[in-house]
Amino acid sequence: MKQRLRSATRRFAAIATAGAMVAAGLVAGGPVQAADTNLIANGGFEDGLANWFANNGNATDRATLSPTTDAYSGSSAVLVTNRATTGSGPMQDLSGKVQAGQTYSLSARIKYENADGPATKQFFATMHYGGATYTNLVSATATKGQWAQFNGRFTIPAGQNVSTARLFFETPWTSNPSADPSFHLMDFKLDDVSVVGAPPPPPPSKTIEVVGKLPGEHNPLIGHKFGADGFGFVHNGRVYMYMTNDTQGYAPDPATGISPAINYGNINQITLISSDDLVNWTDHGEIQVAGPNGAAPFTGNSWAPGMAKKVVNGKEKFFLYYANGGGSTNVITGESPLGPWTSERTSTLIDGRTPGAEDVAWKFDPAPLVDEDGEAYLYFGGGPASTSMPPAERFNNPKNLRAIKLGDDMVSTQGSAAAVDAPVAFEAGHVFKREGKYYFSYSSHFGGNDFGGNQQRLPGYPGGGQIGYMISDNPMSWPKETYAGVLFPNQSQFFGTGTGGNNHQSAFEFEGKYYFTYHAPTLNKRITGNNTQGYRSPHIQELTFNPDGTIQQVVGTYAGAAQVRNFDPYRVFEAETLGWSKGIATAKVDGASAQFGGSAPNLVVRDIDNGDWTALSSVDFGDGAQSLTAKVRPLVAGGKIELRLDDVAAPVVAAIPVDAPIGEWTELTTQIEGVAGVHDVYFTYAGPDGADLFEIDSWAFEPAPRLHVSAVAGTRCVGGKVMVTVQVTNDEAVHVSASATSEYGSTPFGAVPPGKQKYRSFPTDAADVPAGEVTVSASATVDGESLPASLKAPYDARSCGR
Ligand SMILES: [Ca+2]
Ligand SMILES: [Ca+2]
Ligand SMILES: [Ca+2]
Repeated sequence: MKQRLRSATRRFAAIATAGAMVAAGLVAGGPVQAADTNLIANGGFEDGLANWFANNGNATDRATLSPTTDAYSGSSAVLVTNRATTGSGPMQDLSGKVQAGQTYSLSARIKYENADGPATKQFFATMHYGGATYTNLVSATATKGQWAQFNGRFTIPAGQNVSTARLFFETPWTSNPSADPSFHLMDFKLDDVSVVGAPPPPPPSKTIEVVGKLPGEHNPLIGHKFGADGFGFVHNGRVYMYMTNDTQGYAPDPATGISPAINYGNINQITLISSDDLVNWTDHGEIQVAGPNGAAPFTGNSWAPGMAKKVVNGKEKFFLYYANGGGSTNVITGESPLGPWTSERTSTLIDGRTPGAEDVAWKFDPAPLVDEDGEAYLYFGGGPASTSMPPAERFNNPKNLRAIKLGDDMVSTQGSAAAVDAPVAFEAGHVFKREGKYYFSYSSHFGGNDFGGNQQRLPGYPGGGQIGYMISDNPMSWPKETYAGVLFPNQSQFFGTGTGGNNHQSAFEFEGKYYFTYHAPTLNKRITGNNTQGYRSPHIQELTFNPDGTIQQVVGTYAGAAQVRNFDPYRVFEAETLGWSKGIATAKVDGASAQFGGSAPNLVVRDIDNGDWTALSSVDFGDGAQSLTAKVRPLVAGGKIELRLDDVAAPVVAAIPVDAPIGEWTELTTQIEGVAGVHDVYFTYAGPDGADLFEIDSWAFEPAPRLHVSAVAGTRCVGGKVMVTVQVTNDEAVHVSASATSEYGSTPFGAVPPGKQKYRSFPTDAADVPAGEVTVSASATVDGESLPASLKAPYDARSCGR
């Protein structure tokens, strides 16, 4: 843009001098209502320059903001110096806060003092709505050396686009202020800024309304949010997945449901989920890693996490590595895999000063490895190859990835980074160890000028956007000869149109099996069809090996990895544990997690509308459940939680009317009957249309009381014939009556006394019997309740002949 026609396009919506403020207030109507909110953050500059910046709407705009103790009130104000234009003054972004059609009250104090300036000077509070749209809102005329007051009201026109709305303070616009700098470009001070009016509108819903993970399928891992660059980490019987928070910038248009394309530059959080069965995943929310409120505020982005644990100075610590954009890598430290998180560093871990990494274009994508001997390594790097190489080498062996030793504290590096000569490498280096060998996997590049242009790919080298791998005996030595092939082709080969692009993988061992993580925009595809916007979702497949240690190429499927164990319902567990779901969202709330403890984040399931549901895969109710308890917060009257088994449309087996004080967390319980064995569990939600019904924090099932009686069957030989035996043990405090039935008849035990055993046998009159089982029926009255029990006691085949 060569020359903006700002003076012509400014609209003078509400100009008032200081003397006319009362009139302006009267014109606009009655007093500002009590519910109104001050939309300005740090308007008194008591928090320094937080939330303020010099207007930079035009390339020539430039000014210096600094705190000054010459305040109108409090101890600080802002001083504006070195203005290059009359559009460079202090600015605050009110995008998303102000609304079209609303009226706001603006007040502020301003002062100028330059000796050669005019005796009085007009100032404007102006809104920049983006592009060339500037609207002066309120003006004040200051007398040199005295604090003047802005005090007026403005109404944003009903048709105004307010998606960009940035307020700033300046002298009247002139295109050539340097012609008379003492009149146009004087320094000034600003204090006590407020814009009071309707509170900011709630942000548009990000809730994913489609079923993003289909019942029965295990990929993507979750259907209610996105997550990219997943790093699988195992600790104490759970798998934790750390992911780039692709949902952070997701902003579906309320009308079309389609979001603008992903903008990685906005991402400064890591999304964390965990599971002990690889199908039902608990949402632990987002870790605020970078940005002003992050654990490491000296970093701006948090992409592509990597996780490791190590005992340092006698204390087990957890280290979360991440890419601070493309330029550097950093690490924060957790007390557990779920945090809390702190930064042991005050500057980035890997950057342009890291020995051996100076010429790596992208010093990002960190993946740690703690070896069995306690030595730790970090793999990182990516991006365009060095132009000093011949084009064919730049393409095939770009040497853009690195390995470096980590210090004993895990938050420093040792020595120089070594090049990893991974064929056609692009990014996403990762190492795991199996049976004494190290496996380095990585994502391959797509060619282009960054990699030498149109070059001949060497035989067996990866195509674009594939995951290749290498096998080495040394975690720091990765010559090209260690290349072992393509581990995973591009995900679009499996998930079709709209799912292409680069990938990012990890591998982990969990309970004797290896697993491979990758991402694919499959949830995005379910929302918008083949026209995806780059929002990626985590996937897992089992990783299997050939006898020589090479990896069988992974096939991406929606089926995913098998469920490792059935889900235990007989405990308090978080409602944000999801096998599948429809139409819900989650949000972090204050207070401890009932399942994961006081220092772990706790989330609730929210945005629950009539017809929404959540589900758990393969829940083992054993002998039977007696009750279901939900911790809920009703938001309207008339909500209901329904329990169904195995299908979202199956009959309701129990229901909880959510009938409790609105807005208060309450535990509600319902009795259930006839729910035993292994089932998928569907919680379906019903209530008035058009309302958020309630929020849910946690669930708990109670098992039905059962008789504590056990039975063991066996065989022995008596005179060359088989005798089947059975022994009943009564662990109750009362007498239990029992009887046993086998292939060979029935026999009563009579009453078995408390804590005692009784023994019976079945003569078979046969020298050989096949395997079978004895059924024991028992009953007793415990705590006034009549409890039956039916036990199966198996026995092996037996031969007593010669
Ligand atoms: Ca102040
Ligand atoms: Ca909903
Ligand atoms: Ca919860």
